[in-house]
Amino acid sequence: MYKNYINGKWTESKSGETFLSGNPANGETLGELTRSTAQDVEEAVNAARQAFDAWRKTPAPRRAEVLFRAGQAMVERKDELGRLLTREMGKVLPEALGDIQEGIDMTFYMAGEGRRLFGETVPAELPNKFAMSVREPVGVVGAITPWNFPFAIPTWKLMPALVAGNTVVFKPSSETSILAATLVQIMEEAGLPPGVLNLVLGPGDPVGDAVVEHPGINLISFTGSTDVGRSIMAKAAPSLKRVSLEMGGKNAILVMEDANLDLALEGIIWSAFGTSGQRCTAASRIIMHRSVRQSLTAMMVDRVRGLRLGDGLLPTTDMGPVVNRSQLEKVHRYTQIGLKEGAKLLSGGDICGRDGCERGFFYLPTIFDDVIPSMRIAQEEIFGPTTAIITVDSLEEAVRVNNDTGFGLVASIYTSDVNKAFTAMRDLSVGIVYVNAGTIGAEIQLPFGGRRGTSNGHREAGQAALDVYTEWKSIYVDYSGRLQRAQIDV
Ligand code: UN1
Repeated sequence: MYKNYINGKWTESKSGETFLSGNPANGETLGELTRSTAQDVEEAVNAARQAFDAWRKTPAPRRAEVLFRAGQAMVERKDELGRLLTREMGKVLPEALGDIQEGIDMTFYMAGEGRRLFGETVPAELPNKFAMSVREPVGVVGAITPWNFPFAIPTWKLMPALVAGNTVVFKPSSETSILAATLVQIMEEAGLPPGVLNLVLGPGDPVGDAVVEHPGINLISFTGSTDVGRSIMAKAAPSLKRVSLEMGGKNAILVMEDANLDLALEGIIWSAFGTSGQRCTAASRIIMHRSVRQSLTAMMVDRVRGLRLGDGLLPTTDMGPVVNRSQLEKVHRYTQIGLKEGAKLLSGGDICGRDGCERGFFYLPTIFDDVIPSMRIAQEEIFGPTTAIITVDSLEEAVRVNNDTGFGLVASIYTSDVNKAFTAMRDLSVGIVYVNAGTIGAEIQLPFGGRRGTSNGHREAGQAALDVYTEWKSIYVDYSGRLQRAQIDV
């Protein structure tokens, strides 16, 4: 059985209850996990609080050594971890290995921060006075992570938190808890002291809620749906804890009249149907200039017909299942909504009925045409292999349509006109812009996040992540030996 990890020990919840993790491609059971209660969270928070003082005082380069060792173990175990990831959440093996690689990249990047964590030294306005700022850890971090990037996203949160000197209570998605437990095991073996990282397994209610509401936690870092993010913010408000949210997307690829259509096609298929559309960066809208619409639409339909659904471990599979039955039903509900709204179904639109699909949660890659920007399928996050084609007559209109949703994570533009590219880079109201590439493929050394309902003002990854996991302290040292009044004495 997979257990919680609290204060350096693998422990079963006193609930005595368990839950199962299974393979969405074929229903195979992968393991049994302990189902935690608020009491387990209490113990995890106490352990994290107790470990905080020694960990924050451990020199950052020493803290980073644990991360370097963990990163090395991930490199050595990459294949095994990738296979487990495919079996637990369904994405095809090359993408699963990419997910692990993204975790390795983040681990080494943040390990490097152990010798950086830059503050500022600035001139003081008074003589014999020294002015500087330093980063300090926030305290105990509650990390709540999703199933769609079950390795990379936990590292986006744990690694900056740990290198900066925070201690952590980690609550992964129940769908991918075996992989999460394996990550924690790697951190343990890399030499993390007891209590610095604690794992509590189980569903959002009651486990996630207990993490969010616990007064002993100083910061919640959450990635998941906008609805859950909103409720986390409300539940965290009474304790005034810091909340960093990464939520939904309704990302678009803009294809202009002067685009290289073969290139655009590759970006569209990869961004709309990679990971079965289950990325917050997925391209769920394709905004096309009227002059390319007919040919590009035909190219898309043709390509999608050739996509092979199946078990992500097989080299012949292009697209895996969605993660579970409720996700499958949600995607199908959106197909009905699109049809009712009057959009034209060009391909897919149904649960896969082919041989080999019956034991898993497979949805056919789905393309809607004649989509009006206000339709629900063009406004709401579906998180599945469904994309909506919207036709426009100009770049200005394309940008307007892109910006007019409740989300603002990624947008991409295909054009060979540098003026259009720079106009789009300026005017697209999102956190990430691609030029002549699809909407997926963010690297860990730049900020990741978005606007409106996508984020709440914070960014993950890159240097920006350090602003989430640290508090600034400004320090003035006056060595004049007398009272010097800032803004008054000259
Ligand atoms: C997510 O979908 O939640 O750019 C993260 C990408 C990946 C990260 C996706 N590097 O698609």
